[in-house]
Amino acid sequence: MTVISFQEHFDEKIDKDQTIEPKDWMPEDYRKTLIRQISQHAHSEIVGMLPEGNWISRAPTLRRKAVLLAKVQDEAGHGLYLYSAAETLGISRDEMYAQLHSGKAKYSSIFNYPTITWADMGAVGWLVDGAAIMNQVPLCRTSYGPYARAMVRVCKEESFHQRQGFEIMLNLSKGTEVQRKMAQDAFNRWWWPSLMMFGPPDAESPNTENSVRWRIKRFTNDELRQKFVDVTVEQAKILGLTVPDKDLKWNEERGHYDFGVIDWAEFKNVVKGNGPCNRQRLETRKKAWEEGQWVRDAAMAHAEKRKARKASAASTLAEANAA
Ligand code: BYC
Repeated sequence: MTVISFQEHFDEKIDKDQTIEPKDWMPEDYRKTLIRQISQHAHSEIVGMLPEGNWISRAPTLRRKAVLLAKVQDEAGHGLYLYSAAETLGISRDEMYAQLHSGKAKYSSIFNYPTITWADMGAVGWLVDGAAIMNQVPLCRTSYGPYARAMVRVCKEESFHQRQGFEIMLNLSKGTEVQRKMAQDAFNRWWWPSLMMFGPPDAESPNTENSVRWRIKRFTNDELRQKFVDVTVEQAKILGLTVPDKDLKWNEERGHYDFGVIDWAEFKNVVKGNGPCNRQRLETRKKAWEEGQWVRDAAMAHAEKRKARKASAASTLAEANAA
């Protein structure tokens, strides 16, 4: 019988595309990378509810309100699946919340931009959820089982989100001149931040090499960004909107669109906490957490009461059996 080390067994599973499960041995750096990525992803879903939540009370029709409400609720659900997946790696939900509320944890840069018109609901759905799908579909095959399984459901819901955003943009772009201008303005403001969502260029991405080797990431940041540009430029043509990039050009040789230079200084500034809405997002999130304390207390009291009732019923039964 050949005896192999834990490391060899782990490597073999990765090479064979088998999932790593919570009770399997895993290198400490693999565990840390996953906690980092999954918790950041969960925080992004939770903070990501805020820019759209802002428009629930002002949606133009009852149908739009119901759809937007469902979308924002889905995002809360995504956050919860992801926190649960991260918990299987040995971090508690309270620790993750504390990291978010103290400003130590990162969440996606995109949610630090304001949603100032109704067209922003279209642009967020179309572009932000579109970018999210591009990034997250490959994560359905990520090497860590609980993360991969959570992503399957997340992606189904994200694709509904993307379509509702595209539909808003389609209606506006085929509407009055004012509506068309509103759609173009939202596109102009969300295009570049959406490209930044994929993370820094590969040459400046400290985590990509290991994550690709461990099959956490199936594609690099630049590969996914390029796929997103190629798909979205075609969709903009259907909408009759202009991509706000004068350097955008189809490159016959590469079979891809070439696009302009991303303002990475802006990205770094937003990630550092200095974007247009960073402070507001964190304060709103902390306020919601503090004001929700009574709900958590009530849920705990209810759970304790049920536990006590069950224990007393079990002891009555045991006494009856003994008699
Ligand atoms: N914003 O080495 P890199 C959603 C950080 S939610 C802020 O390339 P990695 C949705 C990165 O964390 C969208 N920070 O990192 C919700 C790292 O810092 P640390 C969220 C960013 O992890 C509601 C440093 O930069 N999606 O879809 O290999 C409504 C160097 O980067 C960003 C996910 O989280 C950013 N954009 O690659 C609608 C998907 N980019 O941690 C939609 C899962 C990078 O070393 N996550 N940084 O201090 C991933 O796929 C990867 O984590 C990333 C980054 C591609 C985002």
